[in-house]
Amino acid sequence: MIETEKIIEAILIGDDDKVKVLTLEEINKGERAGEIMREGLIAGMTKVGEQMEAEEMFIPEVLMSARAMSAGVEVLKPHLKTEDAAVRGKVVIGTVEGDLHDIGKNLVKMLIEGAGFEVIDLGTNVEKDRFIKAVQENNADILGMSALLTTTMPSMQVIIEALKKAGIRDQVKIIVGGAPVTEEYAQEIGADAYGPDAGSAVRVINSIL
Ligand code: B12
Repeated sequence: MIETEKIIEAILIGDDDKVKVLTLEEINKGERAGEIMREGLIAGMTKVGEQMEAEEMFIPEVLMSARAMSAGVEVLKPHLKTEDAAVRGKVVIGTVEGDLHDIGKNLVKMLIEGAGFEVIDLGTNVEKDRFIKAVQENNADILGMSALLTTTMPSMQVIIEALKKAGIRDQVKIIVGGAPVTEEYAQEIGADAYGPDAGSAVRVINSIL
């Protein structure tokens, strides 16, 4: 059984060394990487979010927790590769303008790469012209956009409209995600797909290509 409480606690106190050690212990015990990710690392970040909302944790501590989670992700990385390399293509991905959250986007990137796609990661705070340029220059099959703030979500629609204006909307499939994003929102703004988490992102991309 995964020692979830210990991992969650280590994330809450932002102890990256401890998260690394605990994650490695679970792997050595034979636990599945995806489950360690969900029940340990993501559960830990969810708790961080709750405490942030309740103003029991503040930005510097949240950053330490984020770093601790990333340390665990690094350990899991080689174990998360899926065997599903049936469909290949180019994916441009980034977090939209005004938004610095990248933990979820990086997880999505990792799994997409693991599934055999080439990923061009534009990073965070990516403004619309950079998305458009990257789609054009790379002749991308998929554009993935991430937003974690309700205030930055509308940028996704702005980018889709800009792609239409540039005449390249139909050349690329668009998938959106991030905690506040929903299936309904994805439809409303004219995206092709929505992925609630990193695992489903790979499935959805395979299905829309
Ligand atoms: C860590 C964190 C931070 C860190 C980010 C560090 C980093 N490098 O990313 C820091 C401290 C910088 C930060 C800053 C802020 N944050 Co913050 N943050 C969080 C927190 C606690 C966790 C986010 C996270 O990493 N989750 C773990 C990952 C694995 O999950 P995920 O991001 O949702 O990603 C998964 C899915 O959504 C999906 N997905 C994500 N992207 C994509 C893309 C595609 C294409 C697909 C298919 C799927 C997909 O797959 C991922 C993996 O399964 C959340 C709370 C929460 N529980 O969400 C608040 C939260 C998002 N932040 C919040 C706020 C308010 C802020 C600040 C405005 C705070 C402030 N007052 O300054 C700033 C904004 C900074 C900015 N301009 O972006 C609010 C947003 C509220 C809202 N409704 O808009 C939240 C919800 C906290 C809260 N409850 O109040 N934050």
